[in-house]
Amino acid sequence: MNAPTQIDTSAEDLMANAIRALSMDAVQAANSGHPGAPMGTADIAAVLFNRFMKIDPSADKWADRDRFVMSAGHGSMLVYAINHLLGYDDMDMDQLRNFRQMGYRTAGHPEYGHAKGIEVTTGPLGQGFSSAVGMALAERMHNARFGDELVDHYTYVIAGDGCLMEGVSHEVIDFAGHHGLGRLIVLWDDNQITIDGSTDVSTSMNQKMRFEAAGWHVQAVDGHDKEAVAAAIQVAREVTDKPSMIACRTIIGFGAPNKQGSHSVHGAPLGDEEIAAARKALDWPHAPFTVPQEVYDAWHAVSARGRAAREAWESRLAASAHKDAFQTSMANPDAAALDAAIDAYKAKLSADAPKVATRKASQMALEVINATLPNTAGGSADLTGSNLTMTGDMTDVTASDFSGNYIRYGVREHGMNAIMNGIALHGGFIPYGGTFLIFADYGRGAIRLAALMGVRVIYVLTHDSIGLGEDGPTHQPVEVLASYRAMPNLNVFRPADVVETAEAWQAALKFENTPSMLSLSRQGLPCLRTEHVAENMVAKGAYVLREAEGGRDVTLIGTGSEVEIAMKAADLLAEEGIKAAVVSAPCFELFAAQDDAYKTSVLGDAPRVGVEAAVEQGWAPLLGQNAAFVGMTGFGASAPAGELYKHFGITAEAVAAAAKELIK
Ligand SMILES: Cc1ncc(C[n+]2csc(CCOP(=O)(O)OP(=O)(O)O)c2C)c(N)n1
Ligand SMILES: [Mg+2]
Repeated sequence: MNAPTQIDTSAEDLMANAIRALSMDAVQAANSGHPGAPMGTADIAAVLFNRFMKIDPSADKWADRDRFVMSAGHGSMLVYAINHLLGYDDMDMDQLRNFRQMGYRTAGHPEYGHAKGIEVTTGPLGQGFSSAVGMALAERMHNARFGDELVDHYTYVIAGDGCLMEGVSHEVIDFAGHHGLGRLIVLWDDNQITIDGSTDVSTSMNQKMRFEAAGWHVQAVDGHDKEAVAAAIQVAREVTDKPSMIACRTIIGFGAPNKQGSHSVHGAPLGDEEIAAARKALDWPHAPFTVPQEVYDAWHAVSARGRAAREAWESRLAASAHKDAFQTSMANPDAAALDAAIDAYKAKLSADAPKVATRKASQMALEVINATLPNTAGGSADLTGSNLTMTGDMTDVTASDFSGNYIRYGVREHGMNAIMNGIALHGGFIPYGGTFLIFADYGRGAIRLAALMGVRVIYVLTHDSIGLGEDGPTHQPVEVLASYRAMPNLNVFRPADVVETAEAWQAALKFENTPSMLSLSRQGLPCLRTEHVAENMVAKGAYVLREAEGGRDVTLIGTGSEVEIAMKAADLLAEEGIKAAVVSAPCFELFAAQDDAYKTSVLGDAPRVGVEAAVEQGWAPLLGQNAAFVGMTGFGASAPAGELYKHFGITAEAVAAAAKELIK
């Protein structure tokens, strides 16, 4: 923790004005974008980086760097300008000149993975802030394992009015306060402006009291008074048992003399005339996309300080007794160990053939996984006993002890998913979290960002159909699977039995750049995979579970709890001399990725019947032309599960009848 005293602050006005100039010029060149937020927060950013941030642009993934999250992602030019000025090697001036253009890293909103130094994709308001809570949580959890010597960093957030209005902010403010995340410092860009105009038109919230009520340390400063901002950040850093919020009163578009303070600077170019006036007002005579060397020098000093800190950290790591364990925690899980453990476990399952709900099967798989991989971080949105996400060896993560590995997310699905994004992005842990499948949509915004960013987060979603029974249609998903299968870069697994559930976990854990959903039954399901194979069949997406002797008359395709129904239907058809193969299709996305020869070998050329207790949408690639579908066409109902399956006609008899209709 460097004391800010030795730092040269004389160039901070210039450092801030460089951000302003680059932002207004880039937005003007693109003829689109948001100059207001970067110009308004430039002073805060200059102080934060110049006096506090610990980052090394030459080692952008250094584990113990401070995290900076521009949660008001429309202000992306702030991030690009800073990263250019700091000297990130992938952010040359050409990138800024081509802001928002095809093929450049400077996307409209900061995209994780597009350029170095972007810690999280932001733009959907509230997400960056919420993921930052996950980063700050992961920092404390990692610190509890490896100590201050190796893990000792802050997470800084700039959040706008919009981030604080979004509902997810309520969830994570409460969570962060409860968990006493003292390394989290949120700088609120309190400019009293959103797109529609003054915040007066839509909110009278006392944000400071809201944060205080949730247990935060709160300060308020003039966001253009650099000494005041610095003093507040210093105090916030010293408060170690509470997260901090600093309300920074700012003027949106600061420096544009005729437009600042108004919503007109939020999301439109300033125009040549106003830009010329701003250059005068800011005393920034330099041509567009030109920065004097002395300003670069000031920013590069930040990078040099970070580099020295990183080198010192490298030396500590090299000498640390925890070195191997630390590196293991940051690396991909040990695939060989995972495979060996799952293989032995599957062999036993196939021999014992237990009939269990796949949610229970998930817990059984987790017992094996959590005993094998040291860095899973489990949790549930207050449904631990239903989602079965906790295993015997797990202990709670609490404000007084972060050494546990089970997170009580509370009834906060959106917050949970966003926090899990932050944990995954921070590194050190593989997060998984549970709720009912129907409530996945409460957290959809964060799921979509996990998929877009390509992070390993695993959603444990139980009670996945009318099979949950009496809780009724409010709790019975029918459209949910289809809607997530439609989401790019998300694997939706719906395992049919205890063995497939183990394979689904094994596959999900290996996808470093793809989040996974496990859709799991409440009700017991027989073990269908009674012959052990070491190969992960679920990872193929779909496979032949039972072949028809002597050629197929029909292929029955099911997922999850309905594979059992397909198997029974095949028996019924066999009684009538009709040869039916049964295909289990636990993951449509992974099947779509197989080669044509494999797909053809699984699907065959006989007519097909699909069965799933959900809507048909999304089944077309599996079903082809000559096919029928047995499933749901509307919402469910409240009754015992067995009755519901009969009522909605999702039965072996119905599947057999559909098959006969196709082949007659
Ligand atoms: C979830 C979400 N809803 C709506 C938007 C569209 N949007 C972008 S910026 C903005 C207003 C944000 O106001 P504020 O955070 O105060 O930013 P400022 O205008 O001060 O820059 C809105 C509604 C969005 N990006 N994300
Ligand atoms: Mg605002």
